[in-house]
Amino acid sequence: MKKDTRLILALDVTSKEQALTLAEELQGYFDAIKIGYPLILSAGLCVVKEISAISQVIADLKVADIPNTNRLICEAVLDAGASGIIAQAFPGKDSLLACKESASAFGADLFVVTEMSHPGAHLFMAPLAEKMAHLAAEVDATGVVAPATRPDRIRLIRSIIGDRTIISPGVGAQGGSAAAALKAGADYLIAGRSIYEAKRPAESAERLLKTLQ
Ligand code: 3DU
Repeated sequence: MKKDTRLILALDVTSKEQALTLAEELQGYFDAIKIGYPLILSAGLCVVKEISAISQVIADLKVADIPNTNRLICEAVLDAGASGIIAQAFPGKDSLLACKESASAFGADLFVVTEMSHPGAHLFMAPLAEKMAHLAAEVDATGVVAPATRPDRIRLIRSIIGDRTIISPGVGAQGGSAAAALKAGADYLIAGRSIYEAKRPAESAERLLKTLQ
């Protein structure tokens, strides 16, 4: 993934037309566009190909199944044009390795969720986040997903994964600070609602970009 603006757009709209319009309008502000269940289930898998023609696409399917099913899910979305996938660590090493093998076969990136950015992540994910980060390194993932809402956790996860990539959701609508997340060690920030729900999305993206300079 290119590292120019260090921003990733979470495009969680449910209309294909709106998604394509936003992708075109905002492509200069973002190094990649992350799409997941909301858009893919609404618009169909073909939307991956259409957005891929505009920007690199990270498929946020938080893949979390047995190895064979993980492989089938990853292959479907990578074949559709995604250049990166996001998977959960908790199903274990064999499941994650299946994602890694699929990603490698397509020359794509694999990002592993460590701790999520919402308050509920405290219950099950936070106590295991370090183990999940170790597992991400063990399977040679490209990087991890770590919470911009808790920069101290980014710092800790960075100390485990070395120079692997950290992509960090939670800025804007979830209250995380972009500058604090970058300072703590995030490589890329993921922003969704604060951009695509704004009256003028490009201006909102511009403002976010300025907070990083
Ligand atoms: O809160 P936002 O609207 O800026 O969107 C954040 C995006 O990142 C959204 O697609 C969500 O599904 C994803 N995400 C998290 O918010 C937290 C995680 O730990 C992982 C992914």
